[in-house]
Amino acid sequence: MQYWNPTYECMSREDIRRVQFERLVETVKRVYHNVPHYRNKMQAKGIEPGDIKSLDDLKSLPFTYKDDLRVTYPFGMFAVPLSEIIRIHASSGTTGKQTVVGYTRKDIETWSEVTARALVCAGADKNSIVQVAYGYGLFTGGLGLHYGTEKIGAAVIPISGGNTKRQIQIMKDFGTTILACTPSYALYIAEELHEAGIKKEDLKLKAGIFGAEPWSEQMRREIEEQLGILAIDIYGLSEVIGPGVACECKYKCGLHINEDHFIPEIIDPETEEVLPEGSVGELVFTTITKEGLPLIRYRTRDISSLNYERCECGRTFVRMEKVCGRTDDMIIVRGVNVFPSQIESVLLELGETAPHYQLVVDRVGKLDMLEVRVEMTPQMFSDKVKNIESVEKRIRSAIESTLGISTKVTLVEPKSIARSEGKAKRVIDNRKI
Ligand code: DLL
Repeated sequence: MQYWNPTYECMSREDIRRVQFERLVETVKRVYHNVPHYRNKMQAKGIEPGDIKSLDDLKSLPFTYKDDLRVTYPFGMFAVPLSEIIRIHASSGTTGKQTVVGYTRKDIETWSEVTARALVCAGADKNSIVQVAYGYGLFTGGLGLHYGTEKIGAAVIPISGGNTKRQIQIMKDFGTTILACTPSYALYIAEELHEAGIKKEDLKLKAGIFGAEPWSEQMRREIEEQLGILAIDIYGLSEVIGPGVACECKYKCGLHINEDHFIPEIIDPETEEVLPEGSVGELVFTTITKEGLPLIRYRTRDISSLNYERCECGRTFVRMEKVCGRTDDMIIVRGVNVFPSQIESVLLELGETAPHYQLVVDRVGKLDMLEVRVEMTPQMFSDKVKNIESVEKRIRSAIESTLGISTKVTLVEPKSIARSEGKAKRVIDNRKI
């Protein structure tokens, strides 16, 4: 199976724009009439639904921020009565109240459709056995991939995250062909497989569908090599729908955004201006089919760019570049913007250490200090101090020449950095700013 739904996934740009315009008009009407918060925001800008006369008029609509969801907590942004909502998820976030997301029956159908498309991108069909090791619960990862798997008629193993030994046992005994989890958890599973003496040849794994956190190309290579699979990137966020907003195809050159459901824009996060095609900036999404929680120009804080060139796979949907980080994950060290994924690239490119790392930021006096803690491989651990120091030195100078910042590099014992079964915590910021 090459595509799940070629009618949409391969439609001409003209048709995509037509479908988007029709759906946008409906969405704007719906939020204006059903969500007082949106009506107020639109009235404050002097806009009415009738003003949306072309797709370009999207630009005139107000943005939606995470804060809008917080001030209307829990259900204030829902555009349907609660009797129409059949599922509620919530995104934990690191600060403040959770953001709450409600789905109608049609929304669940849409969500299953987009994750089905993603699974087919990974090569799944009805013979596949998909081990969903994303967390089940309020987090959207588990149930999102679960419904997509059932939709295509493959067998889903709803194991959720954690209990890695059992993951491995089941993977081997049930003949899992597709693994769905965070990339950091995939690496952890690979490590445990190695320890259990199970070779990739002993498994039936063919592909992995990894997302929910940024991961570098180098990390992809590491996972592909260790598990002997095709590793593709899936993107999404709870507010917009969950996993399945976009997904890579087997060519791995950007993630196809499901444009019949979500309209992307790239803006300058400071000025909020829409940037020209190809520019790097903050991703903004407008949902155009959602009923429960439609969102207009939602500021994701994720950094990416859009590529409208045709992809070799035949899908015509625009591709977003792999997300390199979030504006709020970015650490500013002595004025230099650093994303953890950039450090990850340098570390894995050098390939001298284990692929497990953590960044610790401190303020010493008036100066920001960034410490890169990275695990030694078991062989290095028994090595001479002099050799360890020389690896630290090489990493330090590679980071300095790539990112232009000086860091303290500390090689730590194997397995001393906490493994994650969900989203990895890469940064510890001890600065009290
Ligand atoms: O992480 C949904 C998801 C589940 C996506 C499973 C993919 C797979 P949230 O918990 O609301 O939803 O977190 C959303 O995670 O704004 C990004 O910052 C980050 N994120 C999600 N996917 C990717 C990815 C889910 N492929 C936030 N690459 C988003 C980089 C990602 N970051």
